[in-house]
Amino acid sequence: ILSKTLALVGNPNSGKTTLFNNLTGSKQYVGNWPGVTVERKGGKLKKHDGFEVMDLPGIYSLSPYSPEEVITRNYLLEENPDVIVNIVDGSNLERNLYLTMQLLEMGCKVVVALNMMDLVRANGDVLDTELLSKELGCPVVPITATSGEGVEQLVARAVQIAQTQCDRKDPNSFSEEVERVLQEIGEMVAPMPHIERRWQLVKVLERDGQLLEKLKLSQGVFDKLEVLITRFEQQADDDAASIIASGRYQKIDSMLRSCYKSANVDYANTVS
Ligand code: GDP
Ligand code: K
Ligand code: MG
Repeated sequence: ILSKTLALVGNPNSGKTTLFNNLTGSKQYVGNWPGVTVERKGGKLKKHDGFEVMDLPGIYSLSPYSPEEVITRNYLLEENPDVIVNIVDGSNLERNLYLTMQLLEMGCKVVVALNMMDLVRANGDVLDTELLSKELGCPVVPITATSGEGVEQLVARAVQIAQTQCDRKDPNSFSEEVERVLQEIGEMVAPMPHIERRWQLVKVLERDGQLLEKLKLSQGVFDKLEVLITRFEQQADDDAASIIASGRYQKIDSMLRSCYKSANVDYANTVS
């Protein structure tokens, strides 16, 4: 009986399939997600009886815009995996960490598998994974999926996290203005069961259609929210979704400044 689930989440080409094959060996099964032609792949975790590994579709974001994003997001919300291994291309950190920020916002139990470490080293880049782990508020394990380097440590960490409760604090605070409007939204909408409160509020601010539908707000509350969000956007002179996106990128930028030294771009010495 498979009683625990480890879900692999990452950008396309981050090395998910390579890691999946490494984790499961030949114990794999392939199908499709209900209603769509997106491949659904599962397998048994080698050497850890009772653990199932799910290879989720490659995505850049968790907004419900593509079938891949919808599948992954609904899977995370509804199936509530015991641990997420977020595979991150270490040679393309800024873009890959954007998804990480969103997984953490969702309140997921995340272990970051910092992949392509062979390329990072070959490029002459230096990455402080301990500091990155501290900044993100979740474990970060450097790996090279193609050679298997670090994978044993990754699995040990993931199995450990799967067996514990989530006690992570939200790693990202947005600007004062965003935090204020999130608080105001919180006074207008009730919490949803099994949904991270902060993620819910951010999604309402982003006018996330899928979440708003599930919230089933009265027309009166919906109209008041729209007034609040529109006023916020006018003051900020930008749309809410873009403001949230740049808040995430600001955090990534500040993390990379302290954790990452590229042979080409020196984050510590660039001016934003
Ligand atoms: P997916 O799209 O996330 O499933 O990524 P794949 O597993 O298909 O990998 C994409 C490409 O990256 C393939 O050519 C892999 O061989 C390569 N790759 C994956 N992991 C590593 C790694 O750690 N180092 C290097 N150099 N290449 C890797
Ligand atoms: K691929
Ligand atoms: Mg793949």
